[in-house]
Amino acid sequence: MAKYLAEHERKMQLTKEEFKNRLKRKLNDYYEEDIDTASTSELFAAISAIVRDGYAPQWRRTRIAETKQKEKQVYYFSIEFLPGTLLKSNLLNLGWLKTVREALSDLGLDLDKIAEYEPDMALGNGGLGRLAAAFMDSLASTGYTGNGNGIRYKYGLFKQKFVNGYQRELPNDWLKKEGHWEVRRESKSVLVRFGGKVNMVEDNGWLIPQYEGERVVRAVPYDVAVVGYQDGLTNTLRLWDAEIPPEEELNYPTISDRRRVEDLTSILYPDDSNYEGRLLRLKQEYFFVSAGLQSILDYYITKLGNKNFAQLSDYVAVHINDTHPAMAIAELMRLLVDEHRVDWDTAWNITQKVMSYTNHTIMAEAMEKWDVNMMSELLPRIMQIITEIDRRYCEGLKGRVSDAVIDRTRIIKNGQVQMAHLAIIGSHSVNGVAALHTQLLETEVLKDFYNLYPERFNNKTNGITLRRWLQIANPELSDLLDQTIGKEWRSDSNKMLNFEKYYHDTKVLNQLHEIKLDNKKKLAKFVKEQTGIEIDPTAIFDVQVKRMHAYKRQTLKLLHILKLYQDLKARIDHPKRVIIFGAKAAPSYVFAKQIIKVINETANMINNDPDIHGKLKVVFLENYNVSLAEKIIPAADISEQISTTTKEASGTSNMKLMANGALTVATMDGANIEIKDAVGEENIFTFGLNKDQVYKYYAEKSYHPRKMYEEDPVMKKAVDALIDGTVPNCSSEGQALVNNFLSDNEQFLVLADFEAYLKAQEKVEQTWAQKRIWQQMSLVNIAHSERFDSDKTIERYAQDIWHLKKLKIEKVDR
Ligand code: GPU
Repeated sequence: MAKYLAEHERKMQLTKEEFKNRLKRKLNDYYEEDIDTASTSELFAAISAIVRDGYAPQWRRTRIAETKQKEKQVYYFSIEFLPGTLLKSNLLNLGWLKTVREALSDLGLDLDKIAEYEPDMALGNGGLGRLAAAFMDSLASTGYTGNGNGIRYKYGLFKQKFVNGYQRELPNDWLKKEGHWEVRRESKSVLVRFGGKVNMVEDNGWLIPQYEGERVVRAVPYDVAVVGYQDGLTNTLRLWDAEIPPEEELNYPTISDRRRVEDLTSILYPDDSNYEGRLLRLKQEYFFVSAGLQSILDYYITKLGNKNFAQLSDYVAVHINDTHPAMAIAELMRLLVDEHRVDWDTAWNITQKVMSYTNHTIMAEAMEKWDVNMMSELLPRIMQIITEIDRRYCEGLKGRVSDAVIDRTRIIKNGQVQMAHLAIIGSHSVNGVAALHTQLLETEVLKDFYNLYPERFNNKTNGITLRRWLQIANPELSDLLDQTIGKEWRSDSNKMLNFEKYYHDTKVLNQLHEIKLDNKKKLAKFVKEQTGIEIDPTAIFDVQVKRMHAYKRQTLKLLHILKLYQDLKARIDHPKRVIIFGAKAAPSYVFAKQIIKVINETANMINNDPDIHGKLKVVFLENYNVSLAEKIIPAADISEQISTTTKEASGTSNMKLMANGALTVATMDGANIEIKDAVGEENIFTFGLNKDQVYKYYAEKSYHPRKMYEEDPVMKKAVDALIDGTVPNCSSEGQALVNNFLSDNEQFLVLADFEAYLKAQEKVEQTWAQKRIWQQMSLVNIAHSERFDSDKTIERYAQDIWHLKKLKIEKVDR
């Protein structure tokens, strides 16, 4: 161990010269190239190999410490992980970023250019997947051993292209490129079974299942290192791939047989909140849940040397990230009862103590339900176990609560398995992702469960990786923080509050302005290259980046754009503004795709109208992903967070944008409320219906948008632009939007918030004219973003839900 530690220390202390030598060696060994002849892909592969060598010793050391100290570990089960690119964040977390950047620069090379080669690891759709990645980073960075458990999709989230303003989806073949971070761990493979028949037979007084005609798939893990921020700790994100078991080759004779197995892990479902009940999805869910739990129990038995499962929850916490992994509850029961012969009651007790669940939405269509017949066919034993859990649940409550409550909360209803109910009944903790969201779970969506098990419910407001969104995405702002408040904020985000002391410091306020302008110039250059559109860096950069969804109301922004356009045409002046969108629509989500088409046509019309004199520009950037976010967010002046109140569980782009000094225009939804609490009412632009007003519309069915439209000429004119020929080339899509706006059944109440939204935007314009006040507001937002550091969120999960202790790793001196 001593020799190994010495080696570790040596590797950690990287000087520029040492890095240059290693780079030369790698290029020579791998490609027989010199630094000046190597291609970008070769440079990337060589540098990433140096980085892998850099964290390898601490990865190993973490594993050794884990098995030695036997501290409890959490396994974060998530069907999505969205880390983005890893080169710069691994460099940052190793403490090497500056050295490597400078060494490359000495050699006439640009780290940022080389880093661009790396494809995004886009194994997620949006907020939910990004949160899972943030939590991985934060667990490692706060000193906990935590593991991710997910799927190694061959194709990540689709690549978005616009053709004639329409979204087109292309496959995202991210594994094709060089310089992978993953390590295949074939020796850790496990088998997962699907289909067939199950008969229960007696064996020594124990009923055990005998399977007949089932299909066996081999789950092979690929491990990705999760490097902690300069703390010597490296955790593991384990992603499972499906293969044919070598001993089963004969059962898969044809190419199409083989393909069926490969297909299991080939695509990420590109829907972020509205899933069709598809068989493949159910297979994916069971596949990674079963594989993950089997490897946890293997570790428990072999590495920890424990066969007493009653203590499992002292060593293992399994977190269910939304309901997609909720089958973990039934699968752990199956493994304990069938494979390890633990009696049902003990197994159930263990399972509840091990499992915890996060809910990420109150939208009914995102609440997963599986057809009982489908589940019985694909997973006969799991269906039996869920049936038994349900039976015991109902029996246990009979006579204690009304039949109506039992009926509403049971797992199996109307031939469907309610996954959220399974998740709640089988866990000790249920949390929402922002204060309002948790409150709505308790009082509306899950109120029966809250009445039954109030102690299980708790809130954990989401967070973001400030390291990525400040230190990596915005180095200039990070330097300003260093110069003013000192460098400690980089490892202790509480220190960011000290930035408020510069509220009256003209020099710092001017520097903030310069940094923003610089970031806007960089984005303007990128926009020009990508789209050919010229944008003026001195204009207001007004940003809405998130999935395209009716409830997020990109349509409200669209109506605002049309109103500004009509004003400018009528010579009513406004400050110069550039509206920037980034958003993917689920391929099957027709309405979201119609919105994209209409925004693109509107952009085209406005950007090419000479009457506007460039006072208004609309830019819809293709293929929004983590890498693109890193370019857009540092350049934003305005952050659009305008979902219908009650619908956005939390939101996280709101946090990233505030950290970069954008001012938020917000409904009082999700975490926007907590942002307002943090910065104060005077440092945010709030507007719109509150939750009671929204629920009143629903309860009384009193929403009549056509009346609003008829009575408000400004609204009417903006809406009509979509159908009166003003916006060209999208008459059917424009009509679809208008039909939606004017329907009494329009759940997202777009027109109800229109007037208030315009008022908020007028206030934005007035504030923009007062440059000093704007910079002061921006400064307050940056300072208070510390509240949304995911390191803090993870500390709360670790303490309140998972009950983890920190691993002791000697701090590495750099
Ligand atoms: N969210 Br459910 C997703 O991104 N995908 C989903 O399938 C579901 C929720 C989002 C919420 O919409 C967003 O408000 C939240 O900030 C995020 O999860 C992380 O909790």
